[in-house]
Amino acid sequence: MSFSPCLRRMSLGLLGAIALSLGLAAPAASAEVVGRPNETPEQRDARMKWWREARFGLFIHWGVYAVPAGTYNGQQIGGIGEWIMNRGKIPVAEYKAFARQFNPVRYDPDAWVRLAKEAGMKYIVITSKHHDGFALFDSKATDWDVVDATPYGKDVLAPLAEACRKHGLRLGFYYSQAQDWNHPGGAAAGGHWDPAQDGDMDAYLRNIAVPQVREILSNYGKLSVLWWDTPTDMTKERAEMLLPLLDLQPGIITNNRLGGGYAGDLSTPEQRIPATGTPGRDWETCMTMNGTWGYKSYDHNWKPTETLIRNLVDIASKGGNYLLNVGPTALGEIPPPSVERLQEIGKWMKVNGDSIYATTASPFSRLAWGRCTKKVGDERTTLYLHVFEWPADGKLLVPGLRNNVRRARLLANDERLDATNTPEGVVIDVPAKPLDPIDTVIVLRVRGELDIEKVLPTQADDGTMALPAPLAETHSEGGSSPQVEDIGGKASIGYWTNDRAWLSWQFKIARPGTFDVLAEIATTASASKFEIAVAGEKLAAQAPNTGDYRKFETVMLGRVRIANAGDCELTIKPVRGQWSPINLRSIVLKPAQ
Ligand code: FHN
Repeated sequence: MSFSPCLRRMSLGLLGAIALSLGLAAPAASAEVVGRPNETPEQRDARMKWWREARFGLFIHWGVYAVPAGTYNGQQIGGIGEWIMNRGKIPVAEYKAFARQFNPVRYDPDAWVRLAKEAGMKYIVITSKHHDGFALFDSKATDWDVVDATPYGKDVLAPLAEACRKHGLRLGFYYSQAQDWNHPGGAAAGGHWDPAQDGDMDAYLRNIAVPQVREILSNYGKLSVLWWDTPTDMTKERAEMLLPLLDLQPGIITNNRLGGGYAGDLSTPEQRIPATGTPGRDWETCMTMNGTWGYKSYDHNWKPTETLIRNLVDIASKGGNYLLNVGPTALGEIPPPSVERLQEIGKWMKVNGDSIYATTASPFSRLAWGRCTKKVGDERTTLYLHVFEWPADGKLLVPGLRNNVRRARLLANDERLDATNTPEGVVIDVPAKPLDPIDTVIVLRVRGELDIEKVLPTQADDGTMALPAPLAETHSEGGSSPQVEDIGGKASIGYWTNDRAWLSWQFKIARPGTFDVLAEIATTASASKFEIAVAGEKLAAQAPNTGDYRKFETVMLGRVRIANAGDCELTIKPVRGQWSPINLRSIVLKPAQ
C-alpha cells in the first residue's frame, strides 16, 4: 500500500491544532457530574450495557459543507471540511446559497446502515446539526434545514432511523449546541465574521438549540446516543436549559461535551487513543479515516485498513469504543475509499468479532507482539491474543502469565495449539505464518482467577536493552497521538505530528553502566529536535533527514549513565516549536565500549 506520511501527518496535526486552539473537547474534570442525576450504579451499568458491548460505531458528518467540499472561490481552504465556513470567513448569505446545491439524490440510508452493519458496527451517530447550524431534519425552529433550504426537500434522519431499526443498529444524534455560525447568537464560540451572526447566546439557546434538541429527541423514535459538541461558553445555567430534555429518552447515553460541569457518560478523545484508556470511565475515540470529518473532495490521505483494524483492537484492549467517521458527498454517497475500508474491516470482524464485542481491557500492560482483550466468566477467563507481529521462531510468549495452560486455539479456524508454562510465562507454539498479517487472534482460556506477574523487558545477554516501537506508551498533552503501524514491513511509530505528544518505555536494568543511545529513525525533516530522559539524565537530540519516511537509519544520539539496577523509564519528548514528524522504529541502549 502506498504511503504518504507527510501529507497524512500534516492534516492530522492541523486537526489537532484546530481543536486545541478552540479549547475543544476538554476532558472531564473530577468535580463534574458523571452520568445522569439520581441514578444508581446498577441503573447506570444497565443503561451502558449495550454500548460497552458494542465497541464499534459509525460517525457520519454530513451537511451543506459537502457542497463546497473544501474549496471556496476557487481556493482550497485549509483545515477540516466542515469548518470551511469559519476558515474561509464565508458570509452567512453566501454560505446559505450552497444549500441550493445540496441535493442528495443518491442517498440510500438502507445501504449506509447495511455498510455499517457489515463492517461490524453496532451503532451510528450522525450530525443532526453541525457548527454551520444546518439541520438534517425538518425543524420548526428555523428554515435553515434540509427540508426548507435544499432542493432535496426531505428529512434525511427519519429514513436513517427507520433503516437502523430495520437492521438492528442503535442510532445517535450529534448536536452542536453552543456553536452555530448561522443563527444569531450562536457564533460566540467560533468567532464572528458577519454582522448577521450577532445576537445573544441565551436567546439562541432558547429559540434554536432547546427546541431543536426537543425535536430530535421526540421525532425519531428510540434514540440511543446524544453526542454534544464544542461546549465553549456553556455555563451550568446554559447546560441546564438542555439537560432536562434528556428525560424524553430515558435510556439515552451522552458524551462529555455538553459543558457546564456535566461530564455525561463517556469521555471522547478525538483523533487519538489514550495510552492506557481512561480506567473507571467509559470512553470512545472518534477518528477520521482521512484528515477531515466533513467531505473534502481533495483529501486522499486515507489511513490503511491495517491501521484502522489495529486501532479498533488497540482501543478495545484499553476498554474503549471506536467511532469511525465517514463524510458523505452532497449527492449522498459515502466516498469509495471509506466504503472499501469498511468492507475490509467487516471481513476481519466476521472472523474475529468475538475478540472485540463485549470484551474488556487487557490485563497486560504492554505486549511486544500486539494486544489482548478478555472476557471474564464465572469460572474462566478468555484471553484473546491479537498478534500483530508474528513470532519468527514459532513461539508466542504471553509474558508473566502464571495460570496453568495446555492449549490455545486460533480463533479463525479453531486449530488447536500447544501451550506450555515456563518461568517467563506461557509459551504457545504457533504455525509458521499468521492467518491474517494484520491481526491473527489466538484464544486462550484460563481457569480460575487470572494470575499475571508484571514482567518488564530486560537486557539481552550482552547487556543491550532494546526498546521497540510496540512496547512504547504513547502520551498526548492535547491533540493527536503517535501510533504504531507497519512501516516498511516492521512495526514503527508513525503519525507523530504533534509536538505535545511523547513516548515512554518501562524496562528493567540488571546490569547498570554507561550506554550508547541508538535510535532507528526515518524522516524527511531536516532538524526535528527532541529530548531523551532516562535515569535522571537528559539528552538533547536531533533527527537526521533520511530522505524518506520509510527509509530508516540507525543514529547515535549520545550517551547516558544508568547508575543503579532496577525499574527504569525512558521518555522521548519533542522540543515544542522545533519538531517535525519522524517515524521511529526503536531505541536501543548499548553498553558503551
Ligand atoms: O469542531 C468539531 C469538528 O468539526 C468535529 O465535529 C469533531 C468531531 O469530534 N468535533 C469538533 C472538534 O472537537
